[in-house]
Parts: sequence; structure tokens; C-alpha cells
Amino acid sequence: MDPPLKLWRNAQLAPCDASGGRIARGALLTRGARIEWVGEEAALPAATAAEVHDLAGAWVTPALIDCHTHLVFAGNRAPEYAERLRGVSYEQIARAGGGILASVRAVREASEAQLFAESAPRLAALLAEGVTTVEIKSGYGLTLADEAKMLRVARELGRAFPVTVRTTLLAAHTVPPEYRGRADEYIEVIAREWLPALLAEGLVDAVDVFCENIAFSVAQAQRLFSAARALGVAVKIHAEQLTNLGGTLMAARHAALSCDHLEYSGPAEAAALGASGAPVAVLLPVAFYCLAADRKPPVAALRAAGAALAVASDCNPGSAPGASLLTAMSMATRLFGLTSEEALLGVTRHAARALGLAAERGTLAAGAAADFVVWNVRSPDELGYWIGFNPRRTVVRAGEVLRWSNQTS
Ligand code: DI6
Ligand code: FE
Repeated sequence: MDPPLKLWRNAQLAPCDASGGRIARGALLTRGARIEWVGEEAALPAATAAEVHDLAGAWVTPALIDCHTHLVFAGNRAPEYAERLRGVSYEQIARAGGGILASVRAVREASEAQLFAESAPRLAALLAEGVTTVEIKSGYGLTLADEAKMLRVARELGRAFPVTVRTTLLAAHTVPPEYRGRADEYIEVIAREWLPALLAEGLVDAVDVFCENIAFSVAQAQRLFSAARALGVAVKIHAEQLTNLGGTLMAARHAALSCDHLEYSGPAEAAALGASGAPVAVLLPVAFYCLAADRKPPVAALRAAGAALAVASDCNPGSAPGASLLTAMSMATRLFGLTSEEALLGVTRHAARALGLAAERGTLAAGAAADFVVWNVRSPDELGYWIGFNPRRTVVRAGEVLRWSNQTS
């Protein structure tokens, strides 16, 4: 038997679909986990809903999607942050064996249960803001067993919380101590052994690589992409964050899902990302802010080229110690110059595309997931406006209202 029909009426809708339109007096019909119909309430099809929710004129958007996080990690790097405040750079710390490698030591020591317990509050913080889809990367294990441990924790989080988790293998985050001076060999091991093994365990939805002079070259990233493609796995890249190495142009040729960071990209990268079907440009303003970086991604050029702009938290213990997508939206508007409409599309429609989920998530449309947020706002402009204030009213995931322990209605 079909699951019952639910009507969500008397809402203002920001569907975040291709039309870019808004619906002043809108309604949604959901059946089970899917949206069955969305539009003007006046045009509502004649149907008997088993449940009717009067949203009292509130604004509704698609549920938020955080398309780039490293939220599974152990410990934190506040002492490094304090060093950076005294003027030591992120690169200097990384080259001295701190940075990502400090988190690698902590993750290797942590049990799966401890990793889960430390990561769960960060995920919960994202969900409280209306996120129902989150990407989680590995990249602090850097052995087959420890990368598998991180990815298993990510999958477990997806089972324990009302969220869709997409996992990304980022074994190519930095060269582990065991492979010091042998980065090519490390890439070969990931490509030939780890990726197929983790894929067979169902732990990998996509592959990512940190393409940077403190990490991996364009040629090494390309080697990994070829291996991923041979196995039918989607690819993503951390590119042009600290220098311009050419990772974005290579990733565009490989039809990557996304190119992330992009601070050091320029007109050529903008053109490549603007082409049809090109990777999504994922902007990570919290990392820009916490690193006190001086280069910004070329937003005007990306916009002029027609690139799809996504915004993500980059939640990680080094460059972006935060678990707030709304804060990332605020920073994307104020620091990077996105409009409030672009910021909203960046955490809905375009974030879905960056995860290969455009067909089913990130928009309010018939056939899409019944994941949406009812907000306590007078306009969606408020979503990238408040700082440290959460205007979420109700989150609906897979057609069900989520309950928070402090929620009364
Ligand atoms: N770029 C980043 O911003 C994060 N990873 C990456 O490749 C930083 C990760 C960390 O510092 O732990
Ligand atoms: Fe990152």
C-alpha cells in the first residue's frame, strides 16, 4: 500500500529550482519520503491528505546540504590555532609535522566508538540548523584500516541520526609518515588497493584529493582520478586553496563533481567551471576566515562564467573548526560577495549537484526527497544574515517532522 499523503499548506516557498521563483501562497504534498506535488495552494490537486500541516505563512526552503566536511576526527587543534594567532602560518605548522598529521595521530589512536562520540555533536549541530544531507570525508587515518574506521564511523552516524551521509575517500589528504618522500607510491597504493577494497565494503561514494604543494601534485591527483573512473566512482578535488597548481583545470577535464576552495583560481578556472556540466565551485569561507587568508575566490568571474556556486562548512579541526552552515552562508555573503539568493542556492540546489544528488535533493520539486525546513524568518535573506542565531522552526526529513528534545510542538 502507498504511504499516506501529507499536505503542508499555507507556506511561502523558496523552491530553489531552475526557475529561481518564489511562491507566496504555496503548498506541498508529500507521500512517504518523496514530494508528490508543489505549487500555488490555489492550484492544489484534489486529493485527500491523511495529515494536514498548516504552516501559518512561514517560509519553507529545501533542507540544507553541507557538501564538504571533515567532521569525523578526534581531539582538536586549538593549540595550533593559538600558534597561528602568534603569526606561525598553516603551511609552517604542516611542514613541521603538525596540521593534518597531528589529527592523523589522534584518529589512529581513537577507537571507533570514541571517534563516533566525538563527531556526533558536530553532526548534531549541523542538523539543528536544518541540514539533512552531509558529506563526510576520511583523510585523517591514512592507513587502510584507519581510513576504513573513519568511513565506517561516517556511515554509522548516518544510521544513528536523521541525515543522509555521503562518504568521500580523502586518503590523498597528505603523505603519511610511512610514505615520506614516496608520494607516488602512496598514490599507487590508494589507487590499486585501498580504493577497490573500501569500495567493495560499501564505504566510498566519491574520491577526493588535496592538490597543493604541501600535499599532492596535479599528476598524482590525475592518477587517482583515472583509477576512480575505472571503478565508476565520482571524483572531487581540493584545488587552488593556497597556490595555483592547475588542479581545477585537470578536474574539469575529468568531469569532477566539484572543485573546492579555489582562492587562487583565476579567469581560466572560472571559464572551465562555467562550461555546461562542469564541476560545481564549492566555496569554503570558514577556512578563509580562520586562516586569515588574503586571497578570495574569483566570485565575480565565476558568476560571469555561469559556474554553479556551492557553500559548505569544511568542518575540520585545522582550517575550519566550526559546525554551522548558516555561519558559512553569512561568511560567503559578507566575505566573498555572494548574494543572499546565491548563498541559499549554494547550500541547496548547487550543494546537491556537488554530491551528484541533483536529481533528488536540494530543490522543492515533485519526485524530490521530502526534506525541507520551515523557518522563523520574514524572508530567506535572514538565513545568511544572523550570526550565532538559529532561525530554524521545523525540519521535515523523508516526509517526517523531526523532533528535538527541547521542542514542545
Ligand atoms: N583543506 C582544508 O581546508 C582542510 N583539508 C584540506 O585539504 C584542512 C584540514 C586540516 O587542517 O585538518
Ligand atoms: Fe576541506
